[in-house]
Amino acid sequence: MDFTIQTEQQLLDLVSEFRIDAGIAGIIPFGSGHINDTYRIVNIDPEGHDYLLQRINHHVFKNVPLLMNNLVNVTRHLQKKLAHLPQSAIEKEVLTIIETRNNQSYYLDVSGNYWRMFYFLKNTRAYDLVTTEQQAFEGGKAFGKFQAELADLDTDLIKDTIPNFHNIEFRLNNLDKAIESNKAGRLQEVLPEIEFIRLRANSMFEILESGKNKILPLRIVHNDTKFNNVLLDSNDRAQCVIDLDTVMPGYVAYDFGDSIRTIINTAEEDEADLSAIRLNLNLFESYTRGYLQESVRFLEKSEIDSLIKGVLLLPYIQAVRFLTDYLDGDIYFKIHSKGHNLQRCRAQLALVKKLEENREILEQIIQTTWQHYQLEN
Ligand code: GN1
Ligand code: MG
Repeated sequence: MDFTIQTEQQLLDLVSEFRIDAGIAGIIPFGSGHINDTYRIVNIDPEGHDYLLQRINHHVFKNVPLLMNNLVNVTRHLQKKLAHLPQSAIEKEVLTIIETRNNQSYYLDVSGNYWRMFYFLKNTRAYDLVTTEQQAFEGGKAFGKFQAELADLDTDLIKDTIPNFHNIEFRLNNLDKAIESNKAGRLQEVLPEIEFIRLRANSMFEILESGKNKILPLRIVHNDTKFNNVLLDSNDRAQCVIDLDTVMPGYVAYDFGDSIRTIINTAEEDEADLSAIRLNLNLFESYTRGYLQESVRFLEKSEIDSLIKGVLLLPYIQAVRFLTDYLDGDIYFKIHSKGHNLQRCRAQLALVKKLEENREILEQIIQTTWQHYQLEN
């Protein structure tokens, strides 16, 4: 990435472009996202708001004004759903966009970087690794509710920020191109991974095909539901869904699968020791319960049946994307060590293997949980 590091003074100047009313005690890099750069702006007044300043990666999100327009529409819609609550509670449960002094939702600096600001949500936590059933259940509730609340948002208002984002055909084509051009000269190292991916390719098209055949409805979904994109409060209760950049039309199975990818795995997304990658079925069951509790009222049976397919597809598609980026020379995802993208790819493929071995039991848990809520409703 050709981004230059910002100096403290540059950051302070940027902050002053936004409508904030705070003395600034400090600006600290924040979070573990692979795409954008995030800073926490600490208020001198501990009672006042802190803020989150973000530089949007415009190499990844090529049309930032369109992206921010989606965000305005999504957050407004969610806020309206909570209109019965006091303002302070709404601010906790939905991201609040802080406008610039020119009433814009983002600021474009002289070097062509795009910046935006939100309230920082104090006393919350994002987990890279889920350890308790309550956390999993609360996460499931949060993403289920998020989809349910967006089910009546006018789809014309939400545009594709990254076209073909979870389109497996597109992702496999990109991998083929990366293999073909072998830009970073790394092809020989990854032949077993390519074989693993190719062996399974045909079985991964089912969601896409059912979507094309109108068996699955196209909905507004989050598209990046890894567990660290839901904030839990200090009692581990769901508080706010974050990282709304990829909220776009898609299939509910994408969101379910992407959450499960990070919940069911006993190890991190990039675990180097593949033997540490095991499935925690209790966490899977808890997430499924939380998710279906909130979503059962709007989901169609075909969507319930697609969930297991999303569980297999999402780690697979991530592996394809990590491998493509490795072959291209690490130009998309931030990496923290040499070979990081390959390590991520291998960890995700190990997870796919475990999921395949347990497919039946996972499917059974989904169906039993669904039937339970069917009876209740
Ligand atoms: C990226 O920004 P972050 O870390 O939440 C990526 C997701 C991947 C994820 C893998 C826009 O998300 O699609 O699932 O990394 N976001 C984009 O950890 O590509
Ligand atoms: Mg994120």
